[in-house]
Amino acid sequence: MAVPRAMRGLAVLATFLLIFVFYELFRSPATIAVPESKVDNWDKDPQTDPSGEPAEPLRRVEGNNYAPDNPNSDRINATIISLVRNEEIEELLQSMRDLERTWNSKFNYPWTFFNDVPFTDEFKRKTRAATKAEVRYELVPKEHWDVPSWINMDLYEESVHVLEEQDVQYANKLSYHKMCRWNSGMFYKHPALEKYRYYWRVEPHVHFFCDIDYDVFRWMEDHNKTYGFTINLYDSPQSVTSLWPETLKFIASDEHSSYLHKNNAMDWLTDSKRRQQHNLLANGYSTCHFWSNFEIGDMNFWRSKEYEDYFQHLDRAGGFFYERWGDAPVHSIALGLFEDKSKIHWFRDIGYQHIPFFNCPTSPKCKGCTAGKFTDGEAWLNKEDCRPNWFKFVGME
Ligand SMILES: Nc1nc2c(ncn2[C@@H]2O[C@H](COP(=O)(O)OP(=O)(O)O)[C@@H](O)[C@H]2O)c(=O)[nH]1
Ligand SMILES: [Mg+2]
Repeated sequence: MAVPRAMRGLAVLATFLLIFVFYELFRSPATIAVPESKVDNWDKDPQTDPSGEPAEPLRRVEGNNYAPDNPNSDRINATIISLVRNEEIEELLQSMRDLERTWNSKFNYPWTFFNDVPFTDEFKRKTRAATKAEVRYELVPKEHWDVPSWINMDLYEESVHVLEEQDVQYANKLSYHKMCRWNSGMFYKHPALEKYRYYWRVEPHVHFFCDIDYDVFRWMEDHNKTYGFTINLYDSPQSVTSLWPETLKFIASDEHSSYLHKNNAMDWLTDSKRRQQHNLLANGYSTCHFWSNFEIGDMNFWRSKEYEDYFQHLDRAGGFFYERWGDAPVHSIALGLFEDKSKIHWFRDIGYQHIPFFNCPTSPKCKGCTAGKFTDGEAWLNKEDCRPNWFKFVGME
């Protein structure tokens, strides 16, 4: 039987359409011509340009206004904090010496040390000798440190195997998971910090290179800043695979969607152009974060209902143990979503190193680091720098 011409035409068209649909479905979407490290990168690090202090007003030492024993000093309610192990005393003294030399010997803010076990007499003696300022030693309450009751330890063990196969650093160190959870949602609840609003977080074995001649805490207050950072990095996407999906679940409800700040940094958090693979593996999160071994912050943000609800949601989801969520991405996502991004400040003037990364300005106030050098490790580490995106989406202020 002869097939009418119109039918034959339709059959040919349908065949073409089918071929086209299959072609579109199976063609690889990941045909990226440009190596990802080149996309949106700068020609030179902005730290190779000369820079000075941030905007006035800057509060300085005048007479005895910051003397350690002055009961009416100009210090505000702020403290330097450090969670540290007794065994890290020498590395901590190194950090203390640097921060005292460059800044705190002028302003004399108190040091508050935290530990999950009591500090030794040696630790106390040596740290007291390293500063003229007040020093306090605090035990982390058990209920802030212990693995929460809803975590299934068999599932934790299983998850550790999976994370180890993906080379997630510290996956098998339970104390590391606890530390990340404590820094995410507990430290600012410690009774010893109740009277304080601002904190500067310091770790053992970090370096500070530049003289800072103004009261940094007072600067945060005067300029209405919530958070200050020095280094901005990509994270290991395998350590946070469900962090962004959990975050999206959290903000999906009407109540929580109202927590989003209208001037948020969502585009920085969700960028997929610069390191597409990171975004894919982290299910929509760029993995960019403020490197939290350095933090200068306003604890009112962590104490807010918005952040507490978010932390509770994450804590219940279990990713501090079943994955290896760091406090850095958790803090950064919360700041990026719930805070005005103009309240987040890059302290370009605070020369800093935590192995293997630096923040090193071009300034006569700095000694001991190479201006504009981001890492002294392997060259590939340079691509871990996420500052290009922060500056692109937010700026340098
Ligand atoms: N007291 C105490 N401090 C810890 C523990 N685990 C980590 N820390 C501290 O938490 C901070 C981060 O740990 P660190 O080993 O430096 O992690 P990294 O910087 O990610 O390699 C440091 O200040 C450590 O001293 C712990 O189990 N007990
Ligand atoms: Mg460290």
